[in-house]
Amino acid sequence: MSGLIDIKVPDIGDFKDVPVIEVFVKPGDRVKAEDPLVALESDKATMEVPSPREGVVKSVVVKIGDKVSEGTVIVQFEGAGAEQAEARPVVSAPPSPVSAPAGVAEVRVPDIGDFKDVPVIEIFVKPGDSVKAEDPLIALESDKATMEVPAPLSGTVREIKLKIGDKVSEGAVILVLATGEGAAAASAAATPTPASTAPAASPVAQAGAVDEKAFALAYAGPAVRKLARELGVDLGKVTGSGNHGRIQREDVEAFAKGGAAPSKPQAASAGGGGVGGIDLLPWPKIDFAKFGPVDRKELGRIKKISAANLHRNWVVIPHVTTHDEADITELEQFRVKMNKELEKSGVKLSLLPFMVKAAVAALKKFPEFNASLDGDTLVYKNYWHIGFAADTPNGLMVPVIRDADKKSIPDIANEMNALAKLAREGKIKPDQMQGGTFSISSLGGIGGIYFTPIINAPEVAIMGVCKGYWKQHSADGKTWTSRLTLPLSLSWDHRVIDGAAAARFNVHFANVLADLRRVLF
Ligand code: CAO
Repeated sequence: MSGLIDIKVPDIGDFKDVPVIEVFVKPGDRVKAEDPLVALESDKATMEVPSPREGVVKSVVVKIGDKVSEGTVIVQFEGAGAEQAEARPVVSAPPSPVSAPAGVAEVRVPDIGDFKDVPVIEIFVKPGDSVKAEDPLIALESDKATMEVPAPLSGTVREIKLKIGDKVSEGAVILVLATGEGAAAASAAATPTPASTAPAASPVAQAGAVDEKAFALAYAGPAVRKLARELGVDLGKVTGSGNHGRIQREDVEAFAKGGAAPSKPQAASAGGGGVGGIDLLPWPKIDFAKFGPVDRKELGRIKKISAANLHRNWVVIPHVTTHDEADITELEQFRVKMNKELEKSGVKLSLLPFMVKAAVAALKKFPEFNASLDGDTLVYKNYWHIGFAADTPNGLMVPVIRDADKKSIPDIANEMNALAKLAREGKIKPDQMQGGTFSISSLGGIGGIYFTPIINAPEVAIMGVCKGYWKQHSADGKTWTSRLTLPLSLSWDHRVIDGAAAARFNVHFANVLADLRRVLF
């Protein structure tokens, strides 16, 4: 293509159809060689694709969510003639596992995807060196990519366990680091080494020493980590606005300016920080083993992602939960009857598909529940994709039934079973969990009466359902009958919905369940 230079995804090993999770450039940007263009994330690693050359971006060909493989054009640079250039990926492996008694840590090669027996081509440190978290320790080079393995913690290098030319895979010990609370804190508080060109720390950074562990665990790519170091920002306290809570360049810049970024939701081990300008107490650091035997198990990847999302949603959305109940006596009889009729077809109906239909009916009547906030604008969606919370061995997932308004109850039941199975087997694809307009979280098969479900942003409401139970009802206080009663807990975003609308939504939802003929109205 004359006048444009295609910049393509380079050889990224066995990775294929990898989603773009961040785009760092826009048309008109002047980029230098090695400036990151996009970030890709497979289930194994995050890769930033740096620019192979200097240039001015004419157009950005990919967008967040696109799946790319080797050879996909990412951006086009302005140029004199038809040229092509391939970037070289910088793979940001997750922080290396460390195993250690207090004060000494063995740093190992982290999960580096499908790469195995990769030669060490460079060792950046020697015994006696002080390293900070994220400082590169070694470089590995396969025939596909060059990878730098960063230090997961601050400390002093005690012993190097490998040499240039050694072939390593995940788990190989790289070096032994003298570390521990004292070392980490001292190192974090230390001024940057003379080689560093870091500008003076921002006021935010001066307010406290960087929590190196939280920094190492923060969900961000190498370029963002580098920027955070340069600006003196404690990544552990930054809220990520990217996919799955990934921290972006703007989040770090906003935080450095003392901006609106609320505290980074942390998955269990760390927390605290400021929320909306209010400083919270630091998360207590307790040596639990002092009080009795303990086992430690790092949260799995899905749990970490959902923890970050749940925390953000809980902190950012002003939740209110309205409780109500539905009389499902007749519905239950109908369900049992239909299950008998459908027995031969292999379809089994639980209450949930009926609730999906009731949700669609209520969403059609109250469209602001099927909307999302885009700044100060409310986006009403003319499609009804209903998510349902599924409990899986890896944690909570929310598969989505698309166009639930157009599907029959048996079709919804079949699709739900298939999606729940995929989720439990860890085979569900990201696009099967995207695009939801409203969610249902059912604990009905387990128990409980009421709870507060957390809204699945950018949705504005979620219906929580517990186990149906027999309850005495009376219309006049004189005659009493037993009715099968379903407890409902609707959480709603008070920025969009008010209490009266929520109460009406619940009443309509319950009325539809009590008499499904109302779906027709
Ligand atoms: N009241 C009474 N019984 C109920 C019920 C309710 N509200 N909801 C389900 N049941 C019954 C079902 O009818 C079924 O009974 P039978 O086997 O006799 O027919 C039994 O409980 C088990 O149902 P199920 O859980 O297998 O099926 P489901 O369609 O109700 O739910 C799924 C499917 C995937 C949503 C569910 O298995 C699940 O994962 N639930 C957990 C969701 C969750 O974790 N929510 C919390 C999120 S917040 O952390």
